[in-house]
Amino acid sequence: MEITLLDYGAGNVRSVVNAIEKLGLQVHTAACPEDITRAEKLVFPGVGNFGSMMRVLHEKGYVEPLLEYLRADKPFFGICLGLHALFEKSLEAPDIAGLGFIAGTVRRFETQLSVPHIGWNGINIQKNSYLFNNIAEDEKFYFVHSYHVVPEDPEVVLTKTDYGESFVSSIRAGNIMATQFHPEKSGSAGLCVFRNFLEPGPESGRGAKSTRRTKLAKRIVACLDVRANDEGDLVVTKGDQYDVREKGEVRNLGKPVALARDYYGQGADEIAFLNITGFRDFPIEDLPMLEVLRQTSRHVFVPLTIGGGILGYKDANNRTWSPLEVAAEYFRSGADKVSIGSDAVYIAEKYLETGKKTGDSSIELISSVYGSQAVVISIDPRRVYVKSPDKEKHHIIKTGIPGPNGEAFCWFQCTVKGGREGRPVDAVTLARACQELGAGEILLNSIDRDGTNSGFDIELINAVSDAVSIPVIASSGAGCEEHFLEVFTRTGAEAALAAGIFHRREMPVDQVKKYLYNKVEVRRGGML
Ligand code: 1PR
Repeated sequence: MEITLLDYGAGNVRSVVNAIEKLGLQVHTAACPEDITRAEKLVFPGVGNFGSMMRVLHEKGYVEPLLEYLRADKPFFGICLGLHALFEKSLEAPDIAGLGFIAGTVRRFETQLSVPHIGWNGINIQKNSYLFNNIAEDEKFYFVHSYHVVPEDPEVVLTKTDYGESFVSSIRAGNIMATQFHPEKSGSAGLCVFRNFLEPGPESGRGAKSTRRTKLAKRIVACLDVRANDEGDLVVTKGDQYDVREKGEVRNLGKPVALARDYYGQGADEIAFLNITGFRDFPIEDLPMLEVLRQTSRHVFVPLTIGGGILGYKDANNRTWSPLEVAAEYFRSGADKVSIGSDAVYIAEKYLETGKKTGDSSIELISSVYGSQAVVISIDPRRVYVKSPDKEKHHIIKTGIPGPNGEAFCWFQCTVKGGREGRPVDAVTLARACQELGAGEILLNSIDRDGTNSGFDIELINAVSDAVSIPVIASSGAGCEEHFLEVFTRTGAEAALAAGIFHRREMPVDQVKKYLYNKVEVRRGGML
């Protein structure tokens, strides 16, 4: 059986292809309107903006064959914007009509919670369907969206999900089905949904409509710091307070792709690769890193973040690369998000000095094209102790961990180039500025806690998460399960990241999740 993929040229569809190929099926990408007419099973993943998607569908002459295909009730699977496309219109682009195959509109979330809705959330099945055969009742799927569909006919609603309000998270009309969540990023449950679509079984279900409220899960992120060792091989390394050398050698804790696959199998909700010497290499020429992403995305079906060297630069041939081109290369290779470290500090400093958005910074450029959810800011702060808060320009906190000379106050100094250089800006001010510039998430490291196994820096995490409305990923210092519980119960962090305990096999991801289960909301994935 061949599956036709409708790629209208926006965003990264590699992971959808990878997921279908993982099920042993061939994918053919539609290259002309006739390919849609000829298709036997059509998958339509959508990313980006509703208006630009509809414009491209018109330009390519895809609208008519697509409508014919849908009216013929041939198997169709839409994902995210591919679901929105089926409706009459979207308030994201009210002047442009959708396909109008299903009566209803697409509306923005009306909630106090942060929008976009990003992360793993549950589904409440409303109707029996083979699409959700073999899916456990408390399974979670990966969402990333600001708009959701509002169908007129309740009969088409397959599942609902709660995020401030209850919204429709999948629909079905005959053989036409579509999900708001991303099966290609939803681990084995997502692959199961794809398989159910591709190889339909009996229309089974749980009988009654489910009415429990679904909840967004706290995420566990496995982080792989990657760099070339002295022999030139790309290895996963790990520092103690950012020093990755032991007896002069770069610590080698394993191979990036193999470790990422292990963590996926153990139930990691996301994987982050940080190219820790990216700031001094030419990232686009760093082909091994792109290859790591390509290979990982073939086997790992949760969101992948790549950081290190996301900035504009001039290569050895004097060719100038914009940060957008660098990021695009990573997205094409399988990344879902890019993480910006040093460059974010320089950008924020300039923004804070002038009060003006230039529109051409990496944060603004990448978030405007790929969406804010694709831009993570990685902050590498270090504590600076002071005797009194007076005369300080920085965001100062009263600390419960006094300094070396008994100081009761501190601020969190941002650093660049892997902690090598301290900058005048503090982490709280930086996070706020980056949010204003369009960043979608903060990855908050701590040089003081990195590799120490002594627990997350709760004071730092609270200072930053209280100052921003975008999700904060707490990082550095995890040494046992209790540290994860502490960070989720004592701070506003939406995700917790760890490296050393996973690499040194002191604790697998599933052990952390088992411990957290029933204490905080987590995704079951990977647990026995
Ligand atoms: O500045 O945009 O090129 O990005 C460089 C990226 O590399 C940044 O995200 C920066 O945090 C990271 N980085 C640079 N040097 C190091 C280093 O260790 N020498 N690693 C480094 C940062 C911190 C976390 C680590 C957690 C958890 N590593 O990634 O995984 O602290 O560790 P733990 O659980 O073992 O405590 P740019």
